[in-house]
Amino acid sequence: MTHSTTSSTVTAPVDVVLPCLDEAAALPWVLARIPDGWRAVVVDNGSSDGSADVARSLGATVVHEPRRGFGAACHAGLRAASADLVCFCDCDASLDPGLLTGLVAAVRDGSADLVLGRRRPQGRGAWPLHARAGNLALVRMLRRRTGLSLHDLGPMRAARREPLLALGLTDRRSGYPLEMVVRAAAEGWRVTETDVPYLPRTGRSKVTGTWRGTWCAVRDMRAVLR
Ligand SMILES: Nc1nc2c(ncn2[C@@H]2O[C@H](COP(=O)(O)OP(=O)(O)O)[C@@H](O)[C@H]2O)c(=O)[nH]1
Ligand SMILES: [Mg+2]
Repeated sequence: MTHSTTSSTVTAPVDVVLPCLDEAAALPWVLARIPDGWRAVVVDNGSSDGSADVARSLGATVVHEPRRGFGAACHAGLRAASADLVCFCDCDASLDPGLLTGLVAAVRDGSADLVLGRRRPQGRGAWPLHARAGNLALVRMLRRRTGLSLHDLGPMRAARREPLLALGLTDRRSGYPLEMVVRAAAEGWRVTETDVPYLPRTGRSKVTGTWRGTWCAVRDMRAVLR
């Protein structure tokens, strides 16, 4: 498996943005599964477990975002990207980045403008019940609001970089993934989803693994819908 380096002058066909907060244990699994020739852009937010060094040593481009928050990390990665196509994927080994080739294919062949991975939990513990319930409530609101027939607001995504930047996303916390879909729908984008297996993550959850984290995510997302 090869990885493009930070000094590469050849433009990667696809940049994969990986928000990362203390994911040193998951990074080797995740980075080994980035499709050949694509660039991994790991966005670190002051990890204390050496994530940035691990990512760099495995050939990823590392971006530092001082501002805390999932959305801040995703957006810093998007701004640092240079490829025509950009993907997002969590950095916790819950989702195999190799599956992104399927999402990208649909954007490339013009059948969709934004493709989301619909998470299909594999075994118990992959997706806590409260996180699932919160996600479902939001996705129902989204369906009513936009008419999009989606089933999940998952973190695995693919789209073209420039239109994505032009959406002008402003949320920098947990509302970012929902805001992306809401604004894309408002612009008339074709938003589709494709099934992806969702595995128990490596390490501890930073967002929806706790009641409090889920509550904050739902609150941020509801603010987007208002
Ligand atoms: N850079 C950065 N990454 C974050 C932050 N919060 C979460 N992440 C990363 O975003 C991804 C999703 O977070 P995770 O803890 O798995 O949330 P969950 O899937 O809802 O349990 C993981 O790769 C985290 O490391 C943050 O504030 N900054
Ligand atoms: Mg996770």
